[in-house]
Amino acid sequence: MSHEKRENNQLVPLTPALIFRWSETIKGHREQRGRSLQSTRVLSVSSVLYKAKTAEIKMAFANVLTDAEVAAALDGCKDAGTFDHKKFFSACGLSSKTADDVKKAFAIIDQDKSGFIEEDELKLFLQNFKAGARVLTDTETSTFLKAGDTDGDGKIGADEFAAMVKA
Ligand SMILES: [Ca+2]
Repeated sequence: MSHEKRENNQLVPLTPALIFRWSETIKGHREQRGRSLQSTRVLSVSSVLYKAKTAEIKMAFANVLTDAEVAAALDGCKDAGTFDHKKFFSACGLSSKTADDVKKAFAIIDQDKSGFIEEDELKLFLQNFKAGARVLTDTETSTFLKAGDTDGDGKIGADEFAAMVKA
């Protein structure tokens, strides 16, 4: 009896119904593959969006300053120890911008959105203008901080920043 059954299983007649079921199964697999392809595509789209967003942050000043002015300002302090905030603010064009634009600049430099530009953010000041720009030296950073920190709390507030930019 069991022998017969096995034989029956081995010799399945190729009926149209069976062929239809197989083709449905194959189609199902293809659809599943298609779906996973699609989700891979969604992932790569979101990574492109992420990259665009990162680029946007790096280029944040593009809405406020011109590339040429930023390049000139960065070139003027490319060697360690040559950073002069007055020279920089003037060269990049920020000192002649509106109070609103200066506020925008402050918000970009205040990377952690604490409402203040702290010493570590000052150190990375140039990188807000160009990814990979050099870090300010400790001396440059402390001179910069002292120039802006009029109330002596060790950080630069929005008003202090505006006063320094316009000075
Ligand atoms: Ca901050």
